[in-house]
Amino acid sequence: MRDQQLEHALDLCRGARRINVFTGAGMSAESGLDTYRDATTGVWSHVDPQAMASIDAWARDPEPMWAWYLWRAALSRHADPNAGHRALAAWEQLPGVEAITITTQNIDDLHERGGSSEIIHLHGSLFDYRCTICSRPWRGGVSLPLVPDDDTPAHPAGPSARLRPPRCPLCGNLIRPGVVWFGEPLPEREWDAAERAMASADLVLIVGTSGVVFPAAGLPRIAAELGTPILEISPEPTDLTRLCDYSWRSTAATGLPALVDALAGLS
Ligand code: BV8
Ligand code: ZN
Repeated sequence: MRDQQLEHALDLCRGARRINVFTGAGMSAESGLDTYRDATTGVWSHVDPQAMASIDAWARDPEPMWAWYLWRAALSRHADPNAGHRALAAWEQLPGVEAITITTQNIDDLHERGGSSEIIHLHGSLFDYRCTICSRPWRGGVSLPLVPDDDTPAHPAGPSARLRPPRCPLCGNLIRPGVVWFGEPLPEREWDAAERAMASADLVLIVGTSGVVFPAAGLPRIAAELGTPILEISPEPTDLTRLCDYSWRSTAATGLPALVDALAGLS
């Protein structure tokens, strides 16, 4: 006998062919990666986002930021995709499903390593680096700090709180993380693809985002205005809950596998 909440979620999802899944940091929480705003543990509960995720901070003092991003890349590489990431990949294989697009605000690589095939990174990636000035991609590789197994992902950045970024071979300026900082525009190609995915979906899922960072958080409104069914999976209400047909009080690694197993007729 399935629980009522799962039944309600299933009613929204059955028969969907083009699904768009809008994800945030909560998607990776059960892989052991901090979220941004969960008061006690969020990666920003240790630092001020404006201080550590803005172009001005980079211009002022790049070395603590470079250390912080390498530490976060190391934590992401050290983490494993959870059952939620894997369930989204399995959903792609179900009969009748044409495409599942993951539109993520996350900068980790867990959707890729979880097996999803269509992923849009709205805020960049911890594993892309480029020149601060001429934007030439950095191909020189970086050495990530070691994350001892028993270490909790605390901040400051692992073993060292300052690291010197490499310099661009073309113009000599500093290499920076390929992420979108506050006050920076989102990458145009990804933004356009995300708008198209929202507009063409016949089902939208929202998983693991508080919906407070714009313009990304404005994307689900495109689907809501088209009357597309929207299912949210979140342990608590968010700024996007009011746009959703149903907000299921569950988590990424519990709700998504239960949903996909039920859709596959496995439970
Ligand atoms: C820009 C990369 C303009 C770096 C990030 C209105 C319109 C436009 C802009 C603004 C606007 N209002 C304000 C702004 C400015 C700003 C902004 O939105 N500020 C916020 C704080 C109010 N936006 C910007 O600056 C953007 N740029 O607008 O540029 C422009 C245009 C043209 C030319 C020049 C400039 C850039 C924003 C991108 C910033 N970069 N990340 C880094 O990570 O270090 S943002 C960061 O927040 C991450 O990307 C993150 O993904 C994102 C959103 O956070 P969430 O993912 O939602 O994470 P959060 O912790 O908040 O929530 C987690 C949720 O999961 C919770 O609800 C929790 O309950 C739930 N959860 C927990 N566990 C689980 C779970 N759910 C499921 N399962 C679980 N187990
Ligand atoms: Zn350069």
